[in-house]
Amino acid sequence: MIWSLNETLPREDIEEIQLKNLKKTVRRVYKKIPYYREQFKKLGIKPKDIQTLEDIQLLPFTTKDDLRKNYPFGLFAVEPREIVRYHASSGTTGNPTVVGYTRRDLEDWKECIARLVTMAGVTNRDTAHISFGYGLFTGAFGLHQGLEKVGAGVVPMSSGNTRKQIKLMKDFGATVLIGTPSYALRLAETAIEMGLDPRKDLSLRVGCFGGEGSTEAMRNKLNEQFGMFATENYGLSECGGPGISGECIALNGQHINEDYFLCEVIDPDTKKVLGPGEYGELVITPLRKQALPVIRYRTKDIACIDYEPCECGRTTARMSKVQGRTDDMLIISGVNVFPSQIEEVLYNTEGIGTNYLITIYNDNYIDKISIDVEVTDDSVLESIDALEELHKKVQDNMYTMLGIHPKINLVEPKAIKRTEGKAQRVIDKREK
Ligand code: DLL
Repeated sequence: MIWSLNETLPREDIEEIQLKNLKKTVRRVYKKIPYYREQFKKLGIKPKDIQTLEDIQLLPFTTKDDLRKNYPFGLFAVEPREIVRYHASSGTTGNPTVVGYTRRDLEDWKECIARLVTMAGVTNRDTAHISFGYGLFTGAFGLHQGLEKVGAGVVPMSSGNTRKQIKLMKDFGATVLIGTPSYALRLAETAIEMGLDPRKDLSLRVGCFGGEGSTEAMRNKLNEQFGMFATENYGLSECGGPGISGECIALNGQHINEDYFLCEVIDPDTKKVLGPGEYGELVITPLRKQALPVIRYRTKDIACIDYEPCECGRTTARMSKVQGRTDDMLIISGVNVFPSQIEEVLYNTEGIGTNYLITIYNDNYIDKISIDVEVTDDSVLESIDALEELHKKVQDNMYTMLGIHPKINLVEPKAIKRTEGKAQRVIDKREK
């Protein structure tokens, strides 16, 4: 099912809506936000200079740092009394980035999420178990309100208390699981520890996962373990949270809600806009935001965009899976590698579990990585031959697929600390 006719418009019509809303947004930030007025002045541009969609390239970029410098409300375009909701992203250092929503922003958010869950196959007959943490993080509230709009029964479980999550999913007959893909895998693992068969004892049929990247190998594991159809969706707090894009059942990339978000892909070094199918940094301009209308937000997420209509009937452009971030690329002995690529290799190596931890360290001025990985069967650890064989298999796969020779530490099942929200997969021990 397709939630909105706007998802099926001819490209000219989508672009007409985008241009109209882009012009409005540009006028709005110029009038209401001194920071942007200053930036426009520095570049010698006025809102009237934006006459075509390509003219967006005249506009300044916005970064997380700009939001931090204007903490907490410096980039808001409305009076505090018009804000009805706040969220914030969990900055590990310094100020978090704060986002605000007006009443209409919340309505738009619901609409965007309703489209995404519908395209994943969720209907008003479903019961959706939300295992994202409720709080400042946008994931739980975002999905919650859109699922209600579709008419699904929402279980606002939140994160933590993993065994109870399994019990409630079982007792309530949850058919849809919402959360991070890494936590979903932990839920499967815990269900098995509790003596359940997640395929038979739970009724999950659809997964809507997001908030962190996942590989195809991870999707296969989720499908296999729960007997579900796992989909992924994408978003970020600074542009309003989840709701920017999501996968339909054709799994052809994530459909962008293009009437709400204008996405570009740029070369992160030259800042030149790249064409369809070219990987680069995703830059997003929300087109209808009242409270926090950021312009050309640099996400640091690496993806590409495909504008061909999809077999599902939607005409909206599709973004690829996020391949990594411009800031998480590891350079190991001159080889560029993303943690997601390491994950893909691990998940495709038989005998290796779903949990791993990459440590980057410095050895004699050279960056090196070591990877702790859990074996699925701890009897391997008792036989030197079996251990060596598995060790060699992981090493060989890493070299054949990625051209790297990381140090591999095989550890027993469940030895690596689990997280309940976004997984922490990389520890950087290099001296700064
Ligand atoms: O993670 C919003 C969200 C919540 C999206 C729930 C989807 C579902 P932040 O905490 O601000 O917001 O983190 C945003 O998370 O820039 C990406 O690096 C990463 N991210 C989010 N979804 C995906 C995804 C939410 N599907 C940052 N694939 C983004 C890859 C993702 N990375």
